Amino acid sequence: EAQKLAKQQRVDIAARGSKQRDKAHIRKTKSVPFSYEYGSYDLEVPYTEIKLSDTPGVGPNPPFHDYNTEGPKCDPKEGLKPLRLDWIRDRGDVEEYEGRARNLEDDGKRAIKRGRATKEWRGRSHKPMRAKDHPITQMWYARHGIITPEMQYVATRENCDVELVRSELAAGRAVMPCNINHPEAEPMIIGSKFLTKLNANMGNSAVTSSIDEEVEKLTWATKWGADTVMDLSTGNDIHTTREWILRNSPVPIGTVPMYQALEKVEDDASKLSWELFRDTVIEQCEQGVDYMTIHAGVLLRYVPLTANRVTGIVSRGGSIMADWCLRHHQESFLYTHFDELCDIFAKYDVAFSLGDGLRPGSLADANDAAQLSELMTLGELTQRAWDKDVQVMIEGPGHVPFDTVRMNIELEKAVCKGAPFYTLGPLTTDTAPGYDHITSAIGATEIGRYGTAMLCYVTPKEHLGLPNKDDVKQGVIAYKIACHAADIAKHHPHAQDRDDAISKARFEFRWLDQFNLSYDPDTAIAFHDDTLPAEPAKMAHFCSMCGPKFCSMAISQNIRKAFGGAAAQEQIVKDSIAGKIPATGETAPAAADGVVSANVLSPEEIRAGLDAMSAKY
Ligand code: IRN
Ligand code: FE2
Repeated sequence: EAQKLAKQQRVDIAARGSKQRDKAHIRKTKSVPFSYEYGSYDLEVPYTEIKLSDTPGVGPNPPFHDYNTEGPKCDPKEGLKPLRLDWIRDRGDVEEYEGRARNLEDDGKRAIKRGRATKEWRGRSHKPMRAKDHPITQMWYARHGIITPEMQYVATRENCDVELVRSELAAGRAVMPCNINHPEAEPMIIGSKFLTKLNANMGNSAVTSSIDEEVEKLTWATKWGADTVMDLSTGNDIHTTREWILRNSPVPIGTVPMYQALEKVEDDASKLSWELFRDTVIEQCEQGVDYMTIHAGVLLRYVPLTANRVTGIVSRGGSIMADWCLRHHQESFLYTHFDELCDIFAKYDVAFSLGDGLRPGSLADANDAAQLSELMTLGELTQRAWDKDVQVMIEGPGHVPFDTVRMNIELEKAVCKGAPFYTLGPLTTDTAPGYDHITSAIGATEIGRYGTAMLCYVTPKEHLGLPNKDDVKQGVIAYKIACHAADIAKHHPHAQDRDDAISKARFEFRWLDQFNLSYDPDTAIAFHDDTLPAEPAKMAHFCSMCGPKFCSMAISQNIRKAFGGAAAQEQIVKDSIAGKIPATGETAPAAADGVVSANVLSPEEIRAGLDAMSAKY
């Protein structure tokens, strides 16, 4: 029965698809001229336009403009145009070289043979690039006072001053993951002064899913609003899968290179070595991975701190490193070779996502010695990366009780000197498998509110299985909500505009505008049509929840029509107090006077009350 129900639900969500959304959310670009000492360009900065209808009897409503993550349309077998290629080459500080890229043709053919791909991937037309003689990271440019086209692009997207972008990058409080070998990606920024971002994880495992499906999931996730995507593939054909994803991705791609390193030693962690890991990292740098999770804070001496935990080490990368350290009686090579890693990342502009390999996997383990010790080490590593002009963000928990969520971001800010925090939820209870997009979006909103820069989505399948397309959508929408609620709470400029637009549409019974302004128009329209499918219902001044007679919004509108605006309504109140109008029916004016005046606070009284409250809190 449960299986049948789950299947039916999946069909329902799938049936909703994205038809209405695709009709209403139109990707457009704004042309921004930019020039600096290395070149002049017209930056085509994307945004989403949502057209709105007129308010009857009043006039037109301006179209709504939103941040766009979707990327231009392209044939998945061809890939996207390399948007940044000229910007990168014109700076004159990089060189093309042979690289160690595999023979993609052979890889592609092997993938087809295994039934994981339908078409051969032709690969990128140019060779990999790397820095010639100084770091080519956006942090390096920012610290040298250079405003790059990437920074201007981001400032236009975020609707902010380009100097804010430069100074936050220079200070390490924001990162732009933008590997020079992923020129297809549209520059974006992660930092607490900017819009809160969301990451969607995907990737095949040994058990399920083909390359085509992975590319489709990528397109699907960015359509609904994923700002970055992590490819966590662990099965066969990791390299080829990633090549397809990178060449089709308009958003930065992150990976955990340890997963591929482990695949290379046939899943035997004891055979891992720094050399093998380094080569894997370089391979991924050359391919264009924009940021990499490196679990360099899992030190040998922290591993015993997890021995008495309820759920041990739940991070895949963390557990692999812990296993290696204990087997070899050695400090983690990620820690001992960290400076070398920095030098590699500086050559390609790959950002660190310092992994939380000891994050708590249950409320019982939250905020324990293992988690916090690792955080201290991440603070040390942040400074070491910054010393080499390499961009850094810090990964965070996990499972955390709601009342200690805030403490986690405050601690991170203090220990890691304001480096952007990037958290996995956190889940605020362990009790709801099947609904962990919700248990975690609650924690994500709270941690985002206090400045976490990027939220890693959790799908309904968390703890249960590999997410499919519908799970990806559910996860992304849940996290759009969390990011947006956090932005509003942070008083981010204009964050509330969309809420105001949708509320106005709702009050004016502009049903289509209400659907189209929502994150998931197809679900909104499907739910509405469930009870009132007829076309005229899209103009009706009620829905099936209250019916035509009890719609509070319709009644409110009628009140305005019958009694006029605020001034006219106030006059009626004054008149009834003065006894000119009996308040209701037969009630004597004197009684109405007592009741009305006792319940109305003067503006001064309200002000005094608010002042008293703000003094208290
Ligand atoms: C984000 C914050 N903390 C962990 N994450 C993500 O979890 C990380 O970026 C990666 O995508 C995923 C799995 O990481 P582990 O399990 O290898 O640590
Ligand atoms: Fe978990």
